[in-house]
Amino acid sequence: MSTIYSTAKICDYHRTKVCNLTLEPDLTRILRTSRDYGELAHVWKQWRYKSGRRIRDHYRLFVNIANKAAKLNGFDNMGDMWLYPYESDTFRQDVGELWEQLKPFYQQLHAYVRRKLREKYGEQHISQRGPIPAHLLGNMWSQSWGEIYDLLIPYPGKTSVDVTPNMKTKGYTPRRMFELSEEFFVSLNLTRMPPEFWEHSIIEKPKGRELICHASAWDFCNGKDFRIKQCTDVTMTDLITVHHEMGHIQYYLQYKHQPNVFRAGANPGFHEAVGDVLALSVATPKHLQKIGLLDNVEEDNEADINYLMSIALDKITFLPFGYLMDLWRWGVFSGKTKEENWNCAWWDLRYNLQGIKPPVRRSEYDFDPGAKYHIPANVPYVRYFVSFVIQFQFHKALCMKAGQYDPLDPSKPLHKCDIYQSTEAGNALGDMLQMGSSKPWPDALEALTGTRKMDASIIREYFKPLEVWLTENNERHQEFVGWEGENDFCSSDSPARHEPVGEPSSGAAVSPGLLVVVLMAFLLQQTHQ
Ligand code: KAF
Ligand code: ZN
Repeated sequence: MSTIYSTAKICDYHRTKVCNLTLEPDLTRILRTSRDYGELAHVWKQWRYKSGRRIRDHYRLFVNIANKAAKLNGFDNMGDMWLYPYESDTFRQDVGELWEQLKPFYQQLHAYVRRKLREKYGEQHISQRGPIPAHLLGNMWSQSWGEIYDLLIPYPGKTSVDVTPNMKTKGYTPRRMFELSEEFFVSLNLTRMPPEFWEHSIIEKPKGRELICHASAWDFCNGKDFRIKQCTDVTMTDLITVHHEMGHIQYYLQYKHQPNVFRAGANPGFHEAVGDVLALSVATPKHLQKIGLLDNVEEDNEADINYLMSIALDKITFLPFGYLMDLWRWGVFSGKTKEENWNCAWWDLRYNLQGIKPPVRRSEYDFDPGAKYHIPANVPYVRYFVSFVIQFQFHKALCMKAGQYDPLDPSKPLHKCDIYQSTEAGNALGDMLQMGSSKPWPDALEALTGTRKMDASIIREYFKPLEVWLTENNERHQEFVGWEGENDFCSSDSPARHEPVGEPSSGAAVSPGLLVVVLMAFLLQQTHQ
């Protein structure tokens, strides 16, 4: 399944003979930069045709085997086994409650984005009260929407906080991006990368051979060999991903003295959160200015809202996706979601939680979950939802240690905090990382933050000015908050009714008129032979 996913290629929308486009970097780049409705729909559809659809049969077999293994380990199914590291009987419920607390804010952001996209693409494509078409959000899975920030910027006159163009003009390379990240860790008194890391890591896509490009970080368990594999593109998003991966390596380095069983995150969400916490500081305009990636930085309410919007498009939009990936798999592994309904159950979740819809009809011949890396590679996903919640708890604790945040001082809000060069913050983080999984995760959380529970209120606090702004903006434009209707895009019957079983056409559907012309041409040709 992983091989099908990582070797899938599709044809270009404009040049039909070019059929070697890969997810990284080609399709990611098109989703990020194209604003052509038809091209985006083509790429969205073809990617799912070449990846997910071809994985479906294998996945059926896989679910069976995975559940057998889980049963041998004493669990009811693989979904239950995945929750074991969270050490809680109420974990599913806790995550559901966190999402309920964050949903109202997500819906405000969703309503604003739908209005701006309606202005861009027109009412024929985007309705007043319906879900948003999934291919217009700058990302193949609509999982985070930061790449269409240019269409959504609240105050366009102000400096842009997207530093991708500056990275390119300043000649940034993948190597420089990794060195920049290492320097941030070292500035906190955390550990430098060992020479083996630089020797053996793959940080650029190699030419002339296939590679699983999805980023990953590896512990070779000998205390010195730690590696990252990433097909790094010179963009701001990838700079954040570099920090994310370096966070995994830093965790490995901090707990390398632990016995093997404890060389893991306090729970999987902790492992995912380390690099992201540092990236919250790196992305602040002041920090970007410090490292020469932004020139002039304005300090007023409008610049603040612009900045918070850019971060919310990465963090808030991700939450329902981070939750639904495993909601879907919990249903599949437990058998509550039947195979005849796998794809439509996926789209029910996409509609209900994210408020999006596919650009073209889906059927049970499709397998759209399989078009996202973690499904064929069988990597659990709720860890990222957990990470996105607790990273703001970590951020707040570290900012207090760094003297960069004071709840009573309005000149030091959470979203402006940059922990760079704070050894107090770094030491506190290091102390927690060194524990590995030797203690229950609430102990680790308490060691850093003073609390034993995951808490969504910190995210709400971080984004408070934006939430107020969005609510007012949606009211002023009388934008409907939420979505309704337009959820009849997935059918469990034969796809032949909607689309040929073979390769779907990339443009408009073939009209009956055209079919008649083709048939006549064919008959004419026959009579001439
Ligand atoms: C996270 C952060 C920002 C945006 C989006 C995300 C979610 C998610 C995504 O959908 O892209 N991020 C990733 O998948 C990053 C890759 C990884 O670092 O999480 C990687 C995934 C992976 C790859 C191969 C085998 C297993 C997991 N995880 C690790 O390399 C990893 C995981 C646990 C411990 C140490 C390293
Ligand atoms: Zn990760």
